[in-house]
Parts: sequence; C-alpha cells; structure tokens
Amino acid sequence: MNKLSKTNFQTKCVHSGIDEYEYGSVVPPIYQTSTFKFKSAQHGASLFAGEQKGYIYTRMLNPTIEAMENAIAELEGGHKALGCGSGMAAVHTIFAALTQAGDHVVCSAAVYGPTTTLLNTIMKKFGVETTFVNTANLDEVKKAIKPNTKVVYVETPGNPTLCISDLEEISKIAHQHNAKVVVDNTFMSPALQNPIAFGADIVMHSLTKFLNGHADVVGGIIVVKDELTYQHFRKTLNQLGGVIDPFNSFLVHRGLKTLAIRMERHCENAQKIAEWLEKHPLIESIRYPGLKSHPQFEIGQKQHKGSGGMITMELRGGIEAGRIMMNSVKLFQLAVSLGGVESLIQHPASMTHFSMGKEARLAGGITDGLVRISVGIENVYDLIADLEQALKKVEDAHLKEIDVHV
Ligand code: LCS
Repeated sequence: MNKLSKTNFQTKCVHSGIDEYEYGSVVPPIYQTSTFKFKSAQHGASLFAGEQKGYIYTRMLNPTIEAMENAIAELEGGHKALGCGSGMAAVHTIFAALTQAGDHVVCSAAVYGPTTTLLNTIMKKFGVETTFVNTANLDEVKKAIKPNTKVVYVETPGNPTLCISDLEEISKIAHQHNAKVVVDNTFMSPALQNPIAFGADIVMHSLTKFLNGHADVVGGIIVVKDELTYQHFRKTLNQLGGVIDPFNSFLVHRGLKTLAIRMERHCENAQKIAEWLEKHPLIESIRYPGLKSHPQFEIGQKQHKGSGGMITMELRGGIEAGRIMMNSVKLFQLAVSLGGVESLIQHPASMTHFSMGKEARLAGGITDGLVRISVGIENVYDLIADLEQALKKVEDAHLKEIDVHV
C-alpha cells in the first residue's frame, strides 16, 4: 500500500508520481536524456535481461515520464500507465497490442474522427474489421459482437455528440464474450469518471486535453490494470516508438496538480452556460451531460462525478448561423482541441471530424450544423457575454437574410 492509497482525489492530484525525487526535489526533475550509463557491462546486460529495474534508453523508460505515468495510473485507479506521443499514438498502440489479422472490434459510432479513420484504414489494412454502433444502445452493442470480437472501444461522452454509454453494462456484455473494454476517457478526465471502477480493462486519454489542461502539450496515456498487460503494452509501445518525451511529461505532471480544481470550474461554468444556451431562442438543440434534456442524463448521473466542460449545439439557421457565431466570438477562440483553461469553439463537420467522411459522420449523429464549445475556467459571465454578443450577430443576420422570427 502506498502512502496515497487512503487519500482523496484532490490530494492524489498534488502528490502522485514517485515518492521521493533525487536531492529532495519537490517536483519531478526533468531527465532530458536519451540514454542512461550502465555501471558495468554486467549491469547493462542484467537490465536488458529484466533481472533488475533501471533505466536504459528513454524510448523504453525514463524517470520523468514514469513519474507522470504513475501519477495518472493512481488517479485512474489502475496498475500502471504508458505515456505516448499523442492521443492517437495511444489509440494505435492499444489496437496494435490487442488485435491481429482476423480480429473484430466494436467501436462507438461517435468518436474522435481520426480514431474512426485509423480503424477504417490502417487497422483494416492489417486485417482488423470494425463495426461502429451507437454504444448508448446496449442492444446494438450485443448484436455487433461476433465470436472474433477482441475489443469493445467506447468513447464516453463521445466526441462531439456527447452521447453517453453505460460502462458497467457494456463491460458485462463484453466480458461475457471475452472481449476487452477500452474507454477513451478524454472528455471527462479521472476527476469526473473512472472507467476501471465500472469494469473497463483499459483507459486511454489524449493528454493534450484536460489532463495537461494548458494547451501547450500533445500527448497520450494508456492505463492498464495488471502487470502482464503492462509488460505486453510496454513492449508494443517500445516497438511502435510513439512515446512521450520527458519535457512534455513534466508539463503534464505539473498540469495534473490542478486537475481537481480546474475540473470543478470547467463543470460549474459549462453547467451555467448550457442552462443559458438552452433558453436562448436561437439554439435549436443543445447537448450537455448536466442538462436533464440530455438523452442519457441518468447514465451520466450514475457514472460521472461532474458533467464536464464540453457542450455541443445546433443553431437555428444551421451551419450558416454557426459560422457567423464562430466568426463573431471574441473571448472564445476559434480552434480545435479542448480541455484547456481557455474557452474554444469549433465546427466538427469541417474540422475535427472532417476526415471521417459525411456518411460515417451522419451515422454517428454528427450533423453539419453542430457547433462544439470547450468551456474554460474564465469568469462565466464574461463567457456568457461573449456568446450573447456573437448570437446577437447571428440574430441580426437572420433578421436580414433568413425569415426567422426570434
Ligand atoms: N480521443 C479524443 C476523445 C480526442 O478528442 C482526441 C483529440 C484524441 C483522442 C486524439 O488525441 P491527440 O492525438 O490529438 O492528442 N481531439 C481533438 C479535438 O476534438 N480537437 O482537436 C483534437
């Protein structure tokens, strides 16, 4: 049992990593080195043979990376974690580790666009077939499973539809068929959702988002539950080579210290903004896990500790209205990515989910008129004022060009 095992999440955010750093350093030192000197030829050989623990080469393991990995494994309630060069490197490593030619994957229909594209192109090329289903519908999950299904891959809430899948029920279904449950927990972070507690086998994150939280790192992480899986994944990652580097690991680790308080503010701000938008006459529809109108509100209440910082909406007037809004915001920045302290706005169909193609987008409920916002930690009334002035511009355009009475 380590000294943090009985502490609360906020404390773990500040203290998780490695118990003691060299020279009594309070924060993890940055070991910006590609390689580590052996004490002797015998020492080097025994490290390679796995007879003793030690650092060899940064692609294989590095103390700064390891400290960040340990911290996230602790926050997710996993055994160990593996830092990757991006969220997509983590997704690729997971499928390379868990599947081979002739295997089948069941995947949520609404996931980050390049995840769909990876499954439909590279994994397909290597003989792995995928069925995309609405994982919020358990019957669809059951029907999609085949004798050769090895992975059920769930992104919940899904990007960008915020569709919520029941992790406990999906884990039961997948495990009855000996398939592993992999959860992309990027939209929630371990502060708001712990998939392992609901039966998931593997959790991944794009570190680029809430975990780092400051829009200055690209990274990914895979959290596993046991040593055997860890060793298998470590070998796979080492061969594929998509590791994170020490400096980015240091930045992510620094970001983790404020994860709990950042997530509190993201949730508080997004809830207020979602409630405000829901009443706005120009908003045709809105999705936010904290609104009772969300189709899977109850599932969210069961598995979330907060409703997150992501909101999607359709404006009256469709994408043209959305474009006016995106071009009119002043505080929200028009940029992809999410989960940073600053608020962002973007258009999934022409940006983050463009690569999927229209057919796959529509099958996943990603319509052309969808606008996504990532709510930051600024003052919420400043953010609402910005949205209000941008929607006023939409209203003015409506009154001029489109006969919509608001
Ligand atoms: N999983 C989810 C849920 C994501 O949102 C992203 C990136 C990834 C995986 C991939 O992570 P990356 O390789 O970028 O670190 N999502 C983005 C988005 O919605 N806008 O820009 C990137």
